[in-house]
Amino acid sequence: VWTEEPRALYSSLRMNGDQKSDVYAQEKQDFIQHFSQIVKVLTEDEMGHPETGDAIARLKEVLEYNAIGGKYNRGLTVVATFQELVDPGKQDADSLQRALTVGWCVELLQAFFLVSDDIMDSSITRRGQPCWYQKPGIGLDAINDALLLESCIYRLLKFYCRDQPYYLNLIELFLQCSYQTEIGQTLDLITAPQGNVDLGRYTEKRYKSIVKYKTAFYSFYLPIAAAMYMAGIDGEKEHANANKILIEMGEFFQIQDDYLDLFGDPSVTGKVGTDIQDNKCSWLVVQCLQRATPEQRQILQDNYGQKDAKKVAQVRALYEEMNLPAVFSKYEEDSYSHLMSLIEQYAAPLPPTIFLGLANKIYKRKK
Ligand code: GPP
Ligand code: MG
Ligand code: MG
Ligand code: MG
Repeated sequence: VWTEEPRALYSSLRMNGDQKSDVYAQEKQDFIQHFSQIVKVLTEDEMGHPETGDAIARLKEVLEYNAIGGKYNRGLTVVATFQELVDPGKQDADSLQRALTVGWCVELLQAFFLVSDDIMDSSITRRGQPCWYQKPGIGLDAINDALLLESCIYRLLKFYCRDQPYYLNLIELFLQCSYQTEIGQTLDLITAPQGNVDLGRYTEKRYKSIVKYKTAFYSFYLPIAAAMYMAGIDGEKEHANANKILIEMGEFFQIQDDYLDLFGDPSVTGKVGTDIQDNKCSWLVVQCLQRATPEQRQILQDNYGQKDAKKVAQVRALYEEMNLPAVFSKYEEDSYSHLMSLIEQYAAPLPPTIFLGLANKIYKRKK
């Protein structure tokens, strides 16, 4: 039995019935089960190179701390989409193993980004535990751990998929989505320079570019596109149509993330927000500026982008006074109907259930 299981069991004690049925959903159980095999494959290499044994032990620790404990939505999406797209007669044990593995590759890409992002954002917690770089004795060595997580993706793809006709498509897809995410992270960072509050930077246009690149490609297009390639669907038009829906979904997902950064419950999201302190071009600051009087804009100017808890509380009070939580709820409703119309228009030839299932997972999420 894999070592992290007690953590899942432990956290399930505090959950209500709905959440429990989610935790024990069969697909998720199967997906988590496959993790021990992933770790085994990634650490077996030691046999041939005994002098790297200590490093491989570290890699195992990095994998178990950073790839486990999230929602697994991205990884599960690969498996679910594969199962919907491939003829049941062709879903043999080996093909399913490959789908589970590619799902884990997406989770490893996510782990690579999160370990790195938490350093850049000076975050404290992630998935209900200290960020990896915050652990005593880890610090900036976490940068190398993040790079190891990235390399594991390509080691797994080679080990499991080398002989498949879609192998090159998958490698190129992971590389392209990584590049897009890194470009998005660049936009995110340069729009939030430390100690330099310039409210003119926080436009809706800039916001949309940041979130499309930093979140939507890897979180939404990547898992579905990977399953499409594995099912032999590699046409440009089919991918462009799916992309159209998924980028919109990704934008909505990051708007929720920005909302939850301040208004979410850290015991549910597993992370303490940092966007105000970090001077981020968050959806909230963009909405605030669109509605602010000159006086309200001045409050923002005086309090945004600073570590001081009192200043952070001032910004929060301003957002509450301007009813931004209600603005968000309205946006969530509108965005959902817009998404439904995009699905009607662009899902074909894929079954719309692929997109609807994903939309229902994220709509009104609290974590
Ligand atoms: C989410 O931003 C985006 C990422 C985690 C991508 C990071 C990309 C890299 C190339 C490192 P966020 O900072 O709002 O996420 P969170 O709220 O989870 O910290
Ligand atoms: Mg962050
Ligand atoms: Mg960030
Ligand atoms: Mg965030």
